[in-house]
Amino acid sequence: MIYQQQARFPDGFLWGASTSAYQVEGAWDKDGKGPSVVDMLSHPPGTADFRVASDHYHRVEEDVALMAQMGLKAYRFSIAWSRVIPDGDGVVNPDGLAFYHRLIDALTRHGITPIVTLYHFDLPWALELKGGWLNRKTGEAFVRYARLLFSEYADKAPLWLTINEQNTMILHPGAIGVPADRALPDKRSLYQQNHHMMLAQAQIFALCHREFPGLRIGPAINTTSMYAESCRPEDAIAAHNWETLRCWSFMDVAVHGRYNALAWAYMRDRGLAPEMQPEDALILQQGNPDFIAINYYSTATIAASRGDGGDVAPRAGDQQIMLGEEGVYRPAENPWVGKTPYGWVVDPVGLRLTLRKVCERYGLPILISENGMGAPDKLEHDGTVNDDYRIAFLDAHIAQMRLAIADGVELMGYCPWAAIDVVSTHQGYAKRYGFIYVDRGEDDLKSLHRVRKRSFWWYKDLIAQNGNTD
Ligand code: BGP
Repeated sequence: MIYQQQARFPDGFLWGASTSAYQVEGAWDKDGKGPSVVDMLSHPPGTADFRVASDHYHRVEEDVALMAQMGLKAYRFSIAWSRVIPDGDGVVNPDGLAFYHRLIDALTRHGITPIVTLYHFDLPWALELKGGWLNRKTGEAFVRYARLLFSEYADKAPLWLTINEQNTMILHPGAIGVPADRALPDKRSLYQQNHHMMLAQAQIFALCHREFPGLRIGPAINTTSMYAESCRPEDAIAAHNWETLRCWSFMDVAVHGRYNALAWAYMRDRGLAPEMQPEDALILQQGNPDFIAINYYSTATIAASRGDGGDVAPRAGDQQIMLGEEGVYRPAENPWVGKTPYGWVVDPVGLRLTLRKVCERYGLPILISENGMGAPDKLEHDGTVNDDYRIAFLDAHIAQMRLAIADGVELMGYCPWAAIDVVSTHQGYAKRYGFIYVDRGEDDLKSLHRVRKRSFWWYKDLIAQNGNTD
């Protein structure tokens, strides 16, 4: 039924949680790991860096045991490319491979399905020095790295994601940070980088299906539905522009193996279209995904350009704050939705809408690979963390997932950000997302002791009922 009926979550639904390597592991130079681009970032004074992070590298068994206690059916994590191949494309580091065997084996022992992201923002620094994604060879190295991981872990890790939030890296390059001595790449270079990622991803889909037929793989785009500020037709066009450029243009290449027409016209008209080699059109069509993963946090509201040179918001943006682009779209306020303390729109109904759109466009199963609420959680004197706001946030989104299933969406699983507190891309440990609290400050590592938050117990209970809590 279109409006009301609540479906039930199917048996085997993957109730999970997410992290990424550089935000959780620490051990940034341990046991042969090479540096990655994120290790080269400078951090605002008093903000945590990634050297120790949540020390997961040294506490992997303890952390997985906690995940098991929470009842997780799946755990989505990323592999640090420079941990397994320190320079990104040379000698393999056996200790790096061994760490992920330990992690995957621990998960398997506890009946938790591993969902592995090949690459989550942390390009090996050695590859960056050779031009990073602007260099076509980085894509070739990425394909070799993917083959290595598939051969190593295929028999115990069935679900894979290629690139985390390719659209964040291309459209909000400053969101992840830039090493102090480097400038942000210009837009033309960013779209060329994007093209190289697309080529590599298509080849990885193809090689995965050809050589490792038991595996299922998909892209993981940060996906945000856009509302028009009003029913003025120009506002509708602006919202459609930005939704297409920000989300669908990335997924369309992944699924259909060709560029979205509107996105191509946008790039062509501005001199941003990537240089294509004669073989590229065929490469893009080589492979396609088995499912679509989305990272969903917010929706955005968009108005038409006013043509007054004021479409771009005068503030630094992050991956969830729309910045505006002259003549293309202008961010607007939505009086019908809430916001987190960090200005991220809270819109559970928007999740249902987004799931419908992805389902309608691609007809593939969907995995929610991130969704969550960042907050300055507090460890109380009695040792508890009472994150009722997070429970309310997740609960509201899960209710909309049920409605989306009733709408006909094939939803595979839900992996909120984050399984455990991790370093936030902007706010260190001041902004937390985990079900499990990590006792550390920004500079002060404290005990790094783990504390189960109230949301931990709530999620455990929900999973025990397979999400069908009424
Ligand atoms: C997503 C990233 C994650 C994570 C999350 C929360 O865009 O994929 O890596 O960082 O956002 O973001 P933040 O830490 O900036 O609040």
